[in-house]
Amino acid sequence: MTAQHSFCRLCLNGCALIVEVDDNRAVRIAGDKDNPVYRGFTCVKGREQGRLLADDRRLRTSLKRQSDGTFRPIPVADAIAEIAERLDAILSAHGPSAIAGYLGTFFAASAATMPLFGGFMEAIGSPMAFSPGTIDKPGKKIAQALHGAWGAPAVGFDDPEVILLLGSNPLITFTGFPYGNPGKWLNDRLAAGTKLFVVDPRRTDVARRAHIHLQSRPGEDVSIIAGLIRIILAEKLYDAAFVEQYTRGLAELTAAVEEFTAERVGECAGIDPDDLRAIARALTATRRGYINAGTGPNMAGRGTLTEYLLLVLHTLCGYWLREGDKVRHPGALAATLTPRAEVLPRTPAYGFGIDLGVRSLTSTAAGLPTAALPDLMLRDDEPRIRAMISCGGNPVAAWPDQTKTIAALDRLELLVQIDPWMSATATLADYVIAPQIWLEVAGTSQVLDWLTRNGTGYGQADPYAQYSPALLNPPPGSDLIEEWAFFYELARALGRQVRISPALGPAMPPIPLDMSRRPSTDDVLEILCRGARIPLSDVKMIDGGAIFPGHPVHVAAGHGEERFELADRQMMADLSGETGRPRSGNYRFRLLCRRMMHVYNSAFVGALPSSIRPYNPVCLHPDDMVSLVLVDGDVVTITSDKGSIPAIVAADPTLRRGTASMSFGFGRLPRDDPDFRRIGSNPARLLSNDDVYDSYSGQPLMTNIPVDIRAADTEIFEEMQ
Ligand SMILES: Nc1nc2c(c(=O)[nH]1)N[C@H]1C(S)=C(S)[C@@H](COP(=O)(O)OP(=O)(O)OC[C@H]3O[C@@H](n4cnc5c(=O)[nH]c(N)nc54)[C@H](O)[C@@H]3O)O[C@H]1N2
Ligand SMILES: Nc1nc2c(c(=O)[nH]1)N[C@H]1C(S)=C(S)[C@@H](COP(=O)(O)OP(=O)(O)OC[C@H]3O[C@@H](n4cnc5c(=O)[nH]c(N)nc54)[C@H](O)[C@@H]3O)O[C@H]1N2
Ligand code: SF4
Ligand SMILES: [Mo]
Repeated sequence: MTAQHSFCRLCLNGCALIVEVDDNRAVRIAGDKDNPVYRGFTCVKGREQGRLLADDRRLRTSLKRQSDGTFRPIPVADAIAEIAERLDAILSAHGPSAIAGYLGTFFAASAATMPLFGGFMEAIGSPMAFSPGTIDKPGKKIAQALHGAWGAPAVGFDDPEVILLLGSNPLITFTGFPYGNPGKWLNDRLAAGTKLFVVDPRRTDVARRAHIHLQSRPGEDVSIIAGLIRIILAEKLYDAAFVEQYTRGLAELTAAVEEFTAERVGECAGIDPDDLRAIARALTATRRGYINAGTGPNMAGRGTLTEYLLLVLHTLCGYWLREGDKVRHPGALAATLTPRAEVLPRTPAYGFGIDLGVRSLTSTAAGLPTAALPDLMLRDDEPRIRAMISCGGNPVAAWPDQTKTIAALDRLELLVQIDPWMSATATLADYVIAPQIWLEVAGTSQVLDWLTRNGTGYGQADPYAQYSPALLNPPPGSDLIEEWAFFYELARALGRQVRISPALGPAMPPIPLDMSRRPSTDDVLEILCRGARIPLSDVKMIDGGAIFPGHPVHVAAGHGEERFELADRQMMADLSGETGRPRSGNYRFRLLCRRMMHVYNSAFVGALPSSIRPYNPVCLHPDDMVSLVLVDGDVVTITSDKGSIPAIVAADPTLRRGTASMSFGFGRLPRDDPDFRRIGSNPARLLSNDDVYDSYSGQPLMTNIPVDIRAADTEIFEEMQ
């Protein structure tokens, strides 16, 4: 038995691990207590991964659908040859835009997957590359393009003195706090005097620790933020010198927020106006702060406007690094940052690139709208998607409007799903490719650099990096392929050249891979880290990962003339309008999104330890349960405008009355509904992708869904079983 250092690939937190390997099995996995960032932290998923890797249900070979609908194992080399042949036919008949690629949440599990996915899509000439980013928080990127981007980092996770979180629960989801040990990080910040404010209809794990928790009505974040801005402008609390030098539109903004008085906002959002004033004053008492909105506000139908107003608030508070400030994270396995104190030249936000011909949706700063994909598959005119390669995601579980998604996937000429498990999407695929994953794969933490640089609300505080060799061989008798190698081999079978960008681009030109001989994973990782601030060889020398301070980087003076836009005309028009807001109809409840520690979206559902309940309950306030005459464990039907699902009730006194809350990713196909006690059920069936949506990203309403909840005629469900 040997104990070795590695790191976890099961979610973006990237925890440092000590893994005990015995006979090619990870028999014990624990956090690395000596690690400076993770300080021993792991979660149940990470510790259980040895069992998950060895689980009988994990696919050991790729599968091909037969004409009778059943699946048979196929050698992966044969699967690639057949897929290439079918793609070639689609390419010659309909062109590259008929082929979509979808890279889901597990894009980050192996460091080389995302670059090779991008390299493959480029090699076949298809612009139709999609990700869950546009059904998550796409408003962040679009709003940044509308407001303007700063040439240096934000203060962010560098010892903030004030934190405002809206609908984000970092103690469970690892978003909104820096990657690492979220509980210890929060304790340290609070002990240092940091003020924490949380806006959430639910008293979440993090809300319990807040100085003020606004337990607001869902869907009211726009009013709340506009209310904060109004107080800050009226009381002249903003960073006046910064605003004077770097922004435009202050007068228009002042006029646009005029109607959002603290009293009026308090009434709409169901909060105390004095709390709003206290938060506005605390936010502006320092310029070391950050604000992060999670999925809650972003899924409430007006994500772009919400994020735009938050950036305006951020700029008014002056939370950007200035000339001379030290940059705490100038890159680790990425090229060194060269920060300047200036607003960068504009980049397009939306309305450019491809016009999808679906609900006026186009390319956006956050990528192509994934919510349009089912429509692109179901339409008869061009562009029509005829084939999709889906890797590390689960459209059937995750795309809004499950019924439409299933119809769309059924119509494809070719669906390839790369998945270690027979996920709901895999059951509809023509080929299921079984990947070699996690501790079986050599990896770097480069994706954490990427998230730090490209994500807002995601990232590391310090330039931490880690390398791990593969610790395990694939299970005996298996025929698996790493995701990156699948894309490489598929491009090769199609006679295409793949290029990848080193050090996260764009400082160096993309490097063409040798297509005559497949490089090793370590060769690819070396290329990806060429030109990085910290050489991969230095990172490899430290077993277990470390913070690499390197040469200090300071923000240089800026010379640009560009200014932040405080009052984008379209955003100001949306502020007074109703677009993106649901109609309440006769529904008594609003269904909220929520996440749980022991699963990752739809991943690990069904593979949970037996001590954990296998389904996703619908949580209700105990007083609401009394008025519905329900008790814990009762079976209900949840109904929206779009459909109904069965669910099991659980009391949750942390909810605001009139709201219900439920995780997604559970359940499988509609035909599996009778099994809801064992697999849960899927709220995606309650969503529509073309009724209420953010008009820029196309992101549908995915929280604050008007629903009704009634005791189910359980006999019907029992009979179905
Ligand atoms: N353990 C674990 N971690 C995960 C995941 C997982 O499944 N499990 N999923 C990962 C993914 S893909 C993502 S995107 C992140 C998401 O990370 P978070 O954004 O932190 O996700 P949630 O925990 O769902 O928190 C959303 C919160 O928004 C609140 N909310 C709902 N509607 C509204 C609203 O209208 N306004 C406001 N202010 N709040 C609202 C909900 O009550 C809930 O507490 O987590 C990631 N991390
Ligand atoms: N109703 C509702 N819908 C939502 C959300 C919500 O809150 N409510 N959240 C949205 C958000 S924020 C997101 S990010 C999307 C997520 O959308 P997706 O990324 O499409 O869905 P996931 O459930 O994360 O898919 C994970 C898949 O990866 C597989 N997998 C696990 N490990 C690996 C691996 O190492 N390699 C590969 N290749 N595959 C692996 C799992 O078996 C699973 O099938 O869903 C969105 N949809
Ligand atoms: S939080 Fe859990 S799943 Fe995420 S990296 Fe850490 S151990 Fe793995
Ligand atoms: Mo997400």
